[in-house]
Amino acid sequence: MLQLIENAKSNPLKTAIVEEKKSFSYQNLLDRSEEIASFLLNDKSDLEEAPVAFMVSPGFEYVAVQWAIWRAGGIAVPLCITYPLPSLQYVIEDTKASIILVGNEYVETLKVYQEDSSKLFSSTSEIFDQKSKPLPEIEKSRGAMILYTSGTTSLPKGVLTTHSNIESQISTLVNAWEWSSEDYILEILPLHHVHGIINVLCCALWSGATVEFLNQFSAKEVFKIFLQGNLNVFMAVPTIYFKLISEWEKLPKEEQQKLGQAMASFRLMVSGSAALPVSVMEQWKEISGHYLLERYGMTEIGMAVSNPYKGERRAGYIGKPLPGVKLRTVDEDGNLVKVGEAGEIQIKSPSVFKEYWGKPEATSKSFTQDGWFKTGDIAVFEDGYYRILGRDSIDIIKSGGYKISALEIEEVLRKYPEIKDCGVVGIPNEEWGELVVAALVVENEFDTDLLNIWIRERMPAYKTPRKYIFISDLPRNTMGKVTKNELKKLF
Ligand code: MLC
Ligand code: AMP
Repeated sequence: MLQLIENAKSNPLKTAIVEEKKSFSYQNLLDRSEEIASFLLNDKSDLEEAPVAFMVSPGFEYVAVQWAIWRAGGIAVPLCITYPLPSLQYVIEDTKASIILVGNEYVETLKVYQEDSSKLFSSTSEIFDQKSKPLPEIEKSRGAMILYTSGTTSLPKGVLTTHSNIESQISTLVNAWEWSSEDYILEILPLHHVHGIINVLCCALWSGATVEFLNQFSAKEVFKIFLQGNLNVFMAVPTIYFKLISEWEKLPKEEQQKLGQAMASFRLMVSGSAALPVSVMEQWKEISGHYLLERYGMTEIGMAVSNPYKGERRAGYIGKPLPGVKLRTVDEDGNLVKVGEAGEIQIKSPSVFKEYWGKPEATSKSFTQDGWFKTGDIAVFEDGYYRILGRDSIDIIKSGGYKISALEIEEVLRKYPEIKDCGVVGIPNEEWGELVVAALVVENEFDTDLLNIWIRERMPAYKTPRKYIFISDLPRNTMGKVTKNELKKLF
């Protein structure tokens, strides 16, 4: 029994989704997901954990497809709607998804799969008037979702979570942050990452709350929705709070006052996915009257550490382990570090993922022998709260809340004919957290605008370097390894 679906049945007429002024009830979601599930099952009684890739715009249809995949016994593989084809193909090929569902607007993007006889490819608009089929019973230990995350390897890895992992991720937050059916949240985050999927969408729907979708982030639009007075919960990455503050500063006094009043009626505003600068937390308090609740998580573990819903929210700190989460900090030899000393965060919890899809070696390397997941994040425990100090790998960049692998970008850059060698690093940036920049070794300097166009056909825009420098050689240590700290100084 999938708890999310069962919960929906208890309040069928309540509004679940608001999208472009249209409302959909929980019953609408149950009906549409059943219809799509019946289509997916075709002549089978259970998809038996077959990965189903779907590229659907945020909104009612996205949720109906996600639920349908779960109800038919498949594994949901959400595709990023802004990816160029090679990035989409990587996910589809890596998961070996044999079923691909797309919103009508993405048929053209993925048309290479339309003719592929080994795959069932369908636009969701073609799924209607399906005869209802009995839906299978789903064991919670079964696979539910694969999300792609960048890491210390050049190519992203698929993170497989089970229904039981996901239910634990959701219920932990629902309890800790006191979600209820009275809540109303805005969804502006991408729906191929945990922040948007679990923390916003699934927590809200689990609780019988309402989710309003805004397809494309815009600070102006977010404030317009704030002023309508329906919202009481908001979650975003620090870059979004930065952008909202910049927009607020441009507004006339009366507008600012109206917004201040609208925000005063919110019960909760959360920041996460990257470090929240203390300055942003302070400015947001001035504007909205809210101390942002900062929490820490990861695709592989869901949310693990949080400032309290009730109690002191300490600026610059991620808080304490959430109920059910075991956390320890260890040195390079795996020994526990003392209070006040830096160590790697390691986690044990029912929310921790099952495996990296098709990568048993990477999976086993990411856990200690006694089952602790190694996050790679370095933290210190001070006066009862954890504070993040950084990561153990300089090759992982966080920009706009997205995790980006420097190695992945370097590999793509090296394929550009004029580039002999290159080094990519993240440099601190107030707005984006870190900015992706690249040092290029070339024969002759060239137009980087052309390079940018070339890159965007191969990688998502958020992975595109924002600054280039040309150098004759990359800085290296005596072993010949590129010294990225030296490289950073060049920017
Ligand atoms: C975009 N731009 C960037 C950029 N991304 N500039 C520098 N660095 C970046 N990373 C610039 C480009 O110049 C672009 O113009 C312009 O911004 C608009 O691009 P956009 O893509 O339309 O940006 P926008 O919609 O404003 O996106 C900003 C954002 C987005 C903050 C809304 O980055 C976002 O949705 N981030 C959230 C990611 C997320 O959900 N992470 C959670 C992962 S899960 P041009 O020239 O390109 O057209 C996780 C676990 C956990 O981390 O703990 O939650
Ligand atoms: P992802 O792999 O995209 O899920 O990103 C997870 C990573 O985001 C974590 O390993 C951290 O490095 C980072 N992260 C998430 N929340 C925070 C936070 N509150 N402060 C600092 N870093 C964070």
